Amino acid sequence: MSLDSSTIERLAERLDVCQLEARDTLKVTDEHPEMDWADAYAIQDAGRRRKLARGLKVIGLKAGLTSYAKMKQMGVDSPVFGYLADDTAVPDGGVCKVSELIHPKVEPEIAFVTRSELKGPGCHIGAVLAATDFVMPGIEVIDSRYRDFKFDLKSVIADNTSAARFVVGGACVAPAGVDLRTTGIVLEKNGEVVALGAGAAVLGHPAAAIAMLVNKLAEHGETLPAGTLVLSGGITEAVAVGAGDHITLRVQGMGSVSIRFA
Ligand code: OOG
Ligand code: MG
Repeated sequence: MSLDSSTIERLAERLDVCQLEARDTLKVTDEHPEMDWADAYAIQDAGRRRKLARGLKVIGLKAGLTSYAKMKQMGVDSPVFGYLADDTAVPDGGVCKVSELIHPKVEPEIAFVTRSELKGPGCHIGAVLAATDFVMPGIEVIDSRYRDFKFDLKSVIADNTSAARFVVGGACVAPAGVDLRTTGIVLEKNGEVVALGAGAAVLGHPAAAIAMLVNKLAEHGETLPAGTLVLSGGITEAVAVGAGDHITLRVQGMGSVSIRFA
């Protein structure tokens, strides 16, 4: 760690306020180029504590930048991890107000819900699939708090990996019944296909993103509790959305999920 605790609190507060007021800000690394990975996750944790203090709950976790398409789009080279607060959940078919966001984009993802605890280090796809209760389609709405949606890895980690809204729905499918590598996905915006892909785009297998998250948690002595919802990361590039847009994600064998922007 290179930042002191008051700096970490101040940066977390700034990002939190930007999220609440739908305003953008400069990257935290612009002000603190010396900050390290521990600082980045410490800012994310401080932001999480601020939300918990306001009475919010953490209802899931997320992996991001887990596909080559996403890494290339954002100019970074490794996955990141964040959390999902309960005020970011949108019901299937529900409405997301763009006035509450800065520059939202949507991502097609596969969501996992676990039924037993997962522990690292050494967590692998097999352990993840054995511990998974079901998988289902999920659309994540990301909204970087950074100007022009431009960031580096440390900055995006501090900003809770751009988490803004998410919706899960469709059909819950047991992982034993599907090959998530070849599971096809179609993302539609206002009835037109805007992105296509297959699960293997995420680290070769979406469960690998969950394993990576579990191994990351182990570095802090934490585990992934039973019953946790985890978004495994965008399969394709993220797609910009605005008021009036209607987004549907169709996942092979898992039905569809949708969200409207107003
Ligand atoms: C960072 C978050 C990426 C994903 O699924 O890849 C993410 C960003 O691109 O703003 O959630
Ligand atoms: Mg995502």
